Amino acid sequence: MADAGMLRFHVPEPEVRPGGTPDFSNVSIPKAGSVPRPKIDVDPRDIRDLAFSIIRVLNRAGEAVGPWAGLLSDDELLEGLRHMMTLRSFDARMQMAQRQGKTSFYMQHLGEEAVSCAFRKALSRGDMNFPTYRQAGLLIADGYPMVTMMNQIYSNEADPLKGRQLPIMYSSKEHGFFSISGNLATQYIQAVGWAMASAISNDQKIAAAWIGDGSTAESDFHSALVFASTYKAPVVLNVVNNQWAISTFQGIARGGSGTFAARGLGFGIPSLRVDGNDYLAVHAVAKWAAERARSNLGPTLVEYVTYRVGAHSSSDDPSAYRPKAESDAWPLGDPIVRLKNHLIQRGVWSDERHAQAEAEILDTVISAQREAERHGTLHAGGKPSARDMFEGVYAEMPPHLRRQRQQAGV
Ligand SMILES: Cc1ncc(C[n+]2csc(CCOP(=O)(O)OP(=O)(O)O)c2C)c(N)n1
Ligand SMILES: [Mg+2]
Repeated sequence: MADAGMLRFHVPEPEVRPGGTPDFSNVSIPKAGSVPRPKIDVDPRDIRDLAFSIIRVLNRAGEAVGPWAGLLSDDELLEGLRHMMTLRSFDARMQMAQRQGKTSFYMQHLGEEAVSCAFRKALSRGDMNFPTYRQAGLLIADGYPMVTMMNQIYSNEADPLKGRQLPIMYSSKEHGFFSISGNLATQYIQAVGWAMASAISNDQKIAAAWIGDGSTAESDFHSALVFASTYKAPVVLNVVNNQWAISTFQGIARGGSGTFAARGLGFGIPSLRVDGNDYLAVHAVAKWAAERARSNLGPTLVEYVTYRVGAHSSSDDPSAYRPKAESDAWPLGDPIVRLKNHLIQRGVWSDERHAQAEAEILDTVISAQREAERHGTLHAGGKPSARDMFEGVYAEMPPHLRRQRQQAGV
């Protein structure tokens, strides 16, 4: 019998709150190597189950197993490890710089380094990412200078964006990193539009859209999927499910579909879930999706299952809404430790070499920081000129702005 009583309103709640014992027993994790690797021209209807599984390559023993393994050489993996370690070290120094008042704001990637670092390696030069604030690994893994990133964070005289963007909102056309917009989900419609334009002009460049679990609640996410599926745009649609959207757990934005990847199924888009803390799996799935886009097979939606170990941003205190030890309980481990163990298992790395690399990387980050600080920090040293805020928008400056510039005396 249907319940004809009073109507009820349902608000999903996370499993545990501060003070409770972290519990991820509801996250079902398939064995590494157990999920098949379909051909890129597979009929999306035949792989609907991939939206409910998790593609994994690295097993508990640190071996790379299954059909998604074997794409990267040891040297490429060593380079990937270095990129992730660099991003972690960069994050730690910049977080500290924020606490020292050298910048107003910072956002870390702790625990999510594999996603952006490995993804970058699946793209080609000229392809365009439309990133959120949590994909600086796209720049690090592409060799973008750390000093330039720091100059942007400090809004100093060498900031390529001249203090006009929030710290960490980088932009580099040459490195396929579209200017970050603080308005989340706009990345999706922009990436799909850019991909359509690329196809219309018979180019070979593909686009990658980025969004977090929480931001998939935005209408832009859905509009983008309509356009991407209808016009078979050459785009990879990335959803980074790091379990949290500031203090809101992922169950709020996910809706009833069970997973974020499953949201793509209603649009007929091939949708895959991947272990976001497994560098090899992220790279293999990204490569698969990029090949589909480049072969005119249309969009792919990829959900990276990961965990945001750090605070949302330097303005956030997660102890107010989740148990402190929750990140230790996260069942997919740490991306750096997992790749390190794999390389040790392959006989090309060791604990000693790892410790040495850590020290070398820290030195490199510190000397980049020294160089950036010579150009100034938030409250000290060189600053962009106030004149800069009038530049770079209009080809010809409208009279009211010219007047304001004169009034400012710059
Ligand atoms: C359109 C829009 N709404 C709200 C915000 C404020 N905001 C900034 S970050 C954030 C949480 C986003 O969470 P998620 O999409 O899961 O990304 P994550 O930070 O976890 O990487 C919110 C609500 C925003 N920047 N843009
Ligand atoms: Mg999130």
